[in-house]
Amino acid sequence: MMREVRAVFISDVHLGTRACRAESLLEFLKEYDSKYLFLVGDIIDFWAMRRRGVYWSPAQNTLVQKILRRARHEVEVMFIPGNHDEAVREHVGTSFGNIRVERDCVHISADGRRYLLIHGDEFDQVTRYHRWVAILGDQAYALAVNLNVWLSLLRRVLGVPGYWSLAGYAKRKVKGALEFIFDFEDSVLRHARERGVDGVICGHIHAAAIRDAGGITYINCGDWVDSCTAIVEHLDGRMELVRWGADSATAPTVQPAPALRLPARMQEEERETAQASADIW
Ligand SMILES: [Mn+2]
Repeated sequence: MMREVRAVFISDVHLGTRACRAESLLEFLKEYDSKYLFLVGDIIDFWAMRRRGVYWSPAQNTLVQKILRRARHEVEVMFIPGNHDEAVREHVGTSFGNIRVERDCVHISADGRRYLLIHGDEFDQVTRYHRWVAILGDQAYALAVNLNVWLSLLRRVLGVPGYWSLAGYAKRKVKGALEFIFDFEDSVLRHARERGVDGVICGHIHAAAIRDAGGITYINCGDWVDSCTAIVEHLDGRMELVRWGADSATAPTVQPAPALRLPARMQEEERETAQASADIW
């Protein structure tokens, strides 16, 4: 039985990676029928595919076909590229397969509220750093390791005790993740206020949310690599955060096909991949 909603907002699907939860997203889309479907960035992970190779499962294939079919029929589908699919940003203003590509847009809900739709990476300093790493790839890592060796040598020569580790520094930075999320939300909200909208709908940080912040609604679609979350707009304009599989009524029923089960080593790799993409946003 399908649930009729006005709009569905999803982001951070990361197609092309092992971490992508395409089966769960398929189940979710099977249950929710909408007039609008908004793809709020990082739908296809070109970054990961470049660095770690392409992982494209039958479920991911089906997912793309389902979305294209909806776009061909009565559903208005809009794609706002993120940083992992920023190559698509070159095509802003055009459409492919009836899917409109925009850098951002304003969606007016059924209750007349104006929501700014953005992916959100432009408000995250960390991504800018990671983008640089992604472009230089392994070379940058090698450079960092070498730099680390030189730095420790320099410190020893200068008589500074201890081994200063670049990796350790990065790890300590991750501990500030909560602070990072608050900073991100604040910058996004500041931008929304400047644009004079009633709310903002974004993605990028893989942390789904709906909350009111001084009259402006902050909404984050979450992700489909870890939390399996989406935002739906009901027919009356009410926004709801759906955590797929969180309650038994929407528990995932489809298990990965036996043919797709991976040997233990591969599973380990898969976990690492999942972790890596969670780190990178
Ligand atoms: Mn992103």
